[in-house]
Amino acid sequence: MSKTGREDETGTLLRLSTESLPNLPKDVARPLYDRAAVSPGIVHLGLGAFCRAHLAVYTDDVLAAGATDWGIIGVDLLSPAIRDALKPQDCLYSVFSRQADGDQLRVVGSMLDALALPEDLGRALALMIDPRTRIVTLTVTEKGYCQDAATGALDESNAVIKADLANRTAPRSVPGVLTEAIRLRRQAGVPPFTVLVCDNLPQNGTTARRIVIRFAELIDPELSRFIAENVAFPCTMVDRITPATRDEDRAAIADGFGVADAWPVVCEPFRQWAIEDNFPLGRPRWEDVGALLVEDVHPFELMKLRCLNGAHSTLAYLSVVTGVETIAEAMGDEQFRAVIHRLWTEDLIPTLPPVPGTDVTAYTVALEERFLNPGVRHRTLQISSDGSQKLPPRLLEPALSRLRAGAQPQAIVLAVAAWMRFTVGVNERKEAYEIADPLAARLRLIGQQNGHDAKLLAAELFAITDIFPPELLGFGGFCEAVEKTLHSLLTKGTRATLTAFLG
Ligand code: CS2
Repeated sequence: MSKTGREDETGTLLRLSTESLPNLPKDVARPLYDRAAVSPGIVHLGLGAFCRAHLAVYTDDVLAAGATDWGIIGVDLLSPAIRDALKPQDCLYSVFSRQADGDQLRVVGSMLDALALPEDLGRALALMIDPRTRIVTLTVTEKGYCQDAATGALDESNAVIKADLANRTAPRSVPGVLTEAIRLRRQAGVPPFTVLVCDNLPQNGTTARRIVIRFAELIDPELSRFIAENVAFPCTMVDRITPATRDEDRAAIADGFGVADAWPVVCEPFRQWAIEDNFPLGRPRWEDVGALLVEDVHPFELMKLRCLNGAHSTLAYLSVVTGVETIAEAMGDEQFRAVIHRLWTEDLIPTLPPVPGTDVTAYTVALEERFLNPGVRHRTLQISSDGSQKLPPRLLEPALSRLRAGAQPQAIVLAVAAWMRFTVGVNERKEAYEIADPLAARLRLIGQQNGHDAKLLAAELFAITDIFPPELLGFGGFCEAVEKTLHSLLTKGTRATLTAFLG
C-alpha cells in the first residue's frame, strides 16, 4: 500500500485487528464493548457488502447498547474471498460512509467469525443447529433463492437445486442449506430458528418460505409440513445503498484514516429497516437502534422496491447503453432525471398503498438526493446485473397494476425497452459490456441475433416466461409500445428517443 498522510509515527498503516483497535485514530468510530464477551445468536448467509453495511451495523449498535448474545457468524455461499480477508483482522471491518459534508469511518464488531461453503459446511451446519443460534439471516441477492422470477416458485430446473436434491447432506443452494439445517436441528430436538430474509424480493419472507417448503417437499413431505407449521419467515424491507468495494475505496481509507482494511464496505449514510415482528425465539432489540418493527412490511417494501430499485434499474439500462458510469452521474443528467420523475409520479406512486408515517412524494425527493451523492460511486453496470430477476418486482408488477387500472405506464415502457436494448451487449459508443444474469447466455444470444430488428428482439424477449407473466403479455398495447420504443432506441438512439418521450 502506498505511503499516506495518516500513517502512525513508524510510517505504517494500522491493519485492523483486536490488537490495533485501541490505536486507531480518534475520528474512527469503533466497538467499545467487549467483543470477547459476545456469544453468537445469528448465523448470516451471504457475506457480501450489503449485510455488512446494514444488518451487522444495526446489530453492532445493539451490542454497543449492552446486549451480549447476538453476535453474528457470517457464512459465504459462493467464495472464501471475504472470509479470507476478514479472518486475519479478527473479522473486524470498516464501514466507510460517504457524504458531501464529510466521510465517516466506523469499525464494526458484530461479526464474530466468517466461514465459506463448501469448505466450512460442517461448521456452518453445526452453528445453525446450536441452540444459541435463534435467527438465520440472509443476503444472497434475488437469484440466490433459485426462484422463477415471474411466479416466485422454486425453479426446479435450476442446476444447483437439482444437485442439492440429489445430495441433500452437502447442500450449496439457499433452500438446500436451510432445509438441511432445519432437519438436523429438529433431529437434535432444538426448536427451529427464525429465517430473516434481507434481500430485495417482494414479500421476501413469504417468498423464501414458499421456496424452502417446496424444496423440502421434494425430499421429505413430512419435513416440509414441519417447516410450514413451525418455522417463522418474517418479511423485511432493507435499504442502504452499498456499491461493490473497489481498490480506490481501500486506498481512500488508508489515505484518509491510516487504516488498512482488506475488505471494507462503502455506503451512503442513510439506512432503513422495516421488520415484521415475528421471532418465536426472540430477537435483538433492533427497534432501539432505528429499525421499524411493524405488523405489515408490505407497504414499505413496495415503496422501496418500486421507487428506489425500479428507478435504479431504469437508470442502469439507460446508462449502460449510453456509457454513463455511475448513478450519481445518471441522476445529474437532465433527461434521465426527467424520466425518473415521470416514472415516480405517473407509474409508480399511483400503485402504492399508504405507507404508515411516510409521505411517499417526500421519500422520492430524498431518493433524488441519495442518488446524487457523489461519494457513493454506484456503478450502473453493477445495478444492470440480474435484470431477469429484478425487472418483475421493480417494474413489471407496477406496470400490471397500472394496466389493470386502464393506464399505460409509459416510463415503464421506456425502462423495459431500455433493458431489451441492453441485451444487445454493445453500447452506443460501440463498446461491449458484460451482461451478468442467471439467464445471461440466453439473453446475449437473443440480443446478438436480433439486435437489428426491434420486432424480433422484443418478441424473443417477451417469450421468456420466467420474466414476463402471461397477464402482462395479454395487454397488447403495452407490448406494442415497448416494441415501438425499442425500435426508436435501436434506430435513433437513446437521446433522440428520450427527447421524443419527454417532448
Ligand atoms: C440496487 C440495490 O443493485 C441494485 O439492484 O438497486 O442494490 C440498491 O442499491 C439497494 O437495494 C439499496 O437499498
